[in-house]
Amino acid sequence: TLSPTPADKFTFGLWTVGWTGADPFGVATRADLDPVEAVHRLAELGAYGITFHDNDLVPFDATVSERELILKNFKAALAETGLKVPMVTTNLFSHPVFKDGGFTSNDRSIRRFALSKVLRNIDSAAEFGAETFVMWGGREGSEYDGSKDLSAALDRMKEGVDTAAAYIKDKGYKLRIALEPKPNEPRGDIFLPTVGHGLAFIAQLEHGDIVGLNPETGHEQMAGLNFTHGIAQALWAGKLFHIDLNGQRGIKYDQDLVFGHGDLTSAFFTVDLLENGFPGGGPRYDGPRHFDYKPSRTDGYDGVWESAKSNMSMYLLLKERALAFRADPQVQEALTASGVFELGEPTLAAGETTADLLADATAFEDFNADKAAERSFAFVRLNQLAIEHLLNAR
Ligand code: 3MF
Ligand code: MG
Ligand code: MG
Ligand code: MG
Repeated sequence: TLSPTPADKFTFGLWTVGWTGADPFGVATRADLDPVEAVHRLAELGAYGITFHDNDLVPFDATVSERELILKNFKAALAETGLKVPMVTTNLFSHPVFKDGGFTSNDRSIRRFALSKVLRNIDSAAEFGAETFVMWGGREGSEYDGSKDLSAALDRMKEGVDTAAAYIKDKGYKLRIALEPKPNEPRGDIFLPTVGHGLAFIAQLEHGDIVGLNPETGHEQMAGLNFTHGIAQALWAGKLFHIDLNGQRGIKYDQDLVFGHGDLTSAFFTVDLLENGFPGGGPRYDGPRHFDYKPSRTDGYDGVWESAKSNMSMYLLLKERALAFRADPQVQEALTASGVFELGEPTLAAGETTADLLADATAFEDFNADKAAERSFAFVRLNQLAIEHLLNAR
């Protein structure tokens, strides 16, 4: 059960296995990876798909004929292996021109270049048959609050996203946009820093119906937030369009560890939600299980492919443990005792008005708050059962 197959829908960014280890303090520790080799290796390991930024595949300064040759070889590898491209994204952060952002650069000519780059990449995404177009605005932000008109920046972000969404609709593409929140790095503060900010922003859009989120485990955890709660609220809002799974250990730089190599208990509940859904039903996620991680720069290519495998087997292990957790009659009993299913029942009866509630003496005058306060929710026992299942100790 730990051997992945394409039915598991595991996908990887080309920039993940392709990361050569250059960081702010040191140069690359691995040689470049040929995208064609990445396709073959990931297919051999049982992945379903590969995703990429425009410039992961075609260098920023490639000539037209270079571009054609790269695309021809890459498409041939896809056809040969059956690997899919479910998501495409745009690099608006590497080139120095984007040092103050793409959609929100203070320089209008740069904003026009960024928007044009995105529209061209939408055409390419549609051509690859992608369903999701991710937008991570890593350079959209500031180091100094006085350097940005924050209201205008949000206007320009809205303009950029709405223009891209309208373009998708005009062209009749089956694409949806997924915004990826991140609190900081590379900018000191990035706009739309968390899932919550992203949801609030989408509600202000003209074409918000085709705009959702691509939350990343580590990004929420860098802000000290609970990733499972974040994707739960995105799901609840009908906005979990895509997901970036990885590992992070607390509030520090973006570690991009293998999924489960950060907060393992949190990873267990993430998989429990993705695979089992909410205890009382509710909206489900059925998109790709996408890994956005970095193979540690201490490792050679043996470690790159080992870590790619580890993401998938970690997910499948946690899936096995999460299925066993929910199937355990003692867990079901503990969930019931803890009132977890009770929360699914509306607080007001069907058709009940506020006047009815106010007139209901059992809800207030006769309600014994001290007695109700005596209830033990027994959440600790429930969590111990979860951890024992996580450890395969039951
Ligand atoms: C950075 C990221 C990005 C995004 C990508 C869009 C380079 O922390 O997570 O990876 O995931 O740009 O998919
Ligand atoms: Mg990231
Ligand atoms: Mg990360
Ligand atoms: Mg990401």
